[in-house]
Amino acid sequence: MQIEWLTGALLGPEVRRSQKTLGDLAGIFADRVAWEKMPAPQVVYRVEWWSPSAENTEGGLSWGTTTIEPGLVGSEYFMTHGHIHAKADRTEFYGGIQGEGALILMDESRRTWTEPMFPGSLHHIPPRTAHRVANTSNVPLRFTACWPSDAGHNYEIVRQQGFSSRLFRKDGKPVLVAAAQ
Ligand code: S6P
Ligand code: ZN
Repeated sequence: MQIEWLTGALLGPEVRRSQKTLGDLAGIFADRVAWEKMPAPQVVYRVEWWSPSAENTEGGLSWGTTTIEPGLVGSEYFMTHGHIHAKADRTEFYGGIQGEGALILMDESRRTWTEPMFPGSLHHIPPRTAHRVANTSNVPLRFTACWPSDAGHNYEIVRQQGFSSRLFRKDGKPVLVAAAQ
């Protein structure tokens, strides 16, 4: 296995890859009318990762790099779907590589806050904390992540309840706004 540190790109036969398009992210962005006018096949982000231990292996680790394209749905920045770990006490590291953005975190009481992401930023995602990343720059945002093999991903809770705040561009700058209930 190899990593290209300047981009986070992973190289090797064991690398797995996935992507999410606007069509895959139905219901995730606030402005449904704007989302419907955009091309469903447009890629919002790609993930490449290496899981040397099988999923669910206690004590194992996975490593991945996510690339989020620049863009907006209405005035909401392109972002990842977001999830909370199925084993909710499992934590994770994120590290900014390229571009600028925000890590959006929400605790169990639905308090949401952000941490700025930039090349060299390092983030610890605490237990029981939902997480997603928004690209607030004009270039692809790339970040690396390391998480326990048995963390699991609960996407359902984000699809059903969303985050309590969303990141919009206002006057050219990111602003966290309480989501409409
Ligand atoms: C896995 C880690 C990342 C995300 C990726 C995409 O625990 O947090 O690799 O999977 O950034 O986000 P999402 O919300 O679609 O999984
Ligand atoms: Zn995670």
